[in-house]
Amino acid sequence: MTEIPAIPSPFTFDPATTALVIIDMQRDFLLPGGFGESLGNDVALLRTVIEPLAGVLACARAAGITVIHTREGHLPDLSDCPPAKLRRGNPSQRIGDPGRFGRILIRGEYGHDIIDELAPLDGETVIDKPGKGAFYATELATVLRQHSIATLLVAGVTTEVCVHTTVREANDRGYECLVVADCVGSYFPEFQRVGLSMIAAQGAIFGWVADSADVIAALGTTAPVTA
Ligand code: TIU
Repeated sequence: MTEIPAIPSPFTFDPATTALVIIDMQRDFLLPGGFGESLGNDVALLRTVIEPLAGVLACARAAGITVIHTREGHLPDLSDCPPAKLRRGNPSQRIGDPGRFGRILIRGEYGHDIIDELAPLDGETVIDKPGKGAFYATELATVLRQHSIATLLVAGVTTEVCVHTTVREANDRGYECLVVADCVGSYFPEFQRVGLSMIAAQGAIFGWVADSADVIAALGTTAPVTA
């Protein structure tokens, strides 16, 4: 077992049964001029995640930990997008509309894909999800079962939306979750702070919170997991 200093208590995990789950690090959310910015958000706050997360990703790969990426998006005909979701947001920049990086949040478009800095490697699972949570209407549960995963190290964007929803879904399914504080990002500093507090409150009601430096230090001490 490996231990990471964390809030509210040290977090122990077995690298062989742990997956790094990277939520929605997509161009539509992170690139200046993209969908996130068009909603009136400051993407600079999200972009602070890229460097520490690239470090955690490199260490997870070196340690042989299962890596799973997710992307929020919809089929080109929008048949998997509830009308209520479609109606939200700025009327001139809705899901499926043409944006600077292609049709917004549509599978196959440039903006829907993951940023270059965190591009998945061949063999890493990419989960396409129509909702905020990574379990809803996806094959994630099956993939985790196939890899005998019990623990999730969670990173990505945004803290209070897709990260929170996924951690809550995972918690209800019996997974232990560690959220990497500087590897999750919100457009709103207040939501970042409160979102992280809510994870670890009440004796880790949804999971644990730790910094990337501590995750990297812990991963560096583990012998590589072999398949
Ligand atoms: N991935 C994700 O969090 N989707 C969102 O729509 N987040 C917002 O904060 N809008």
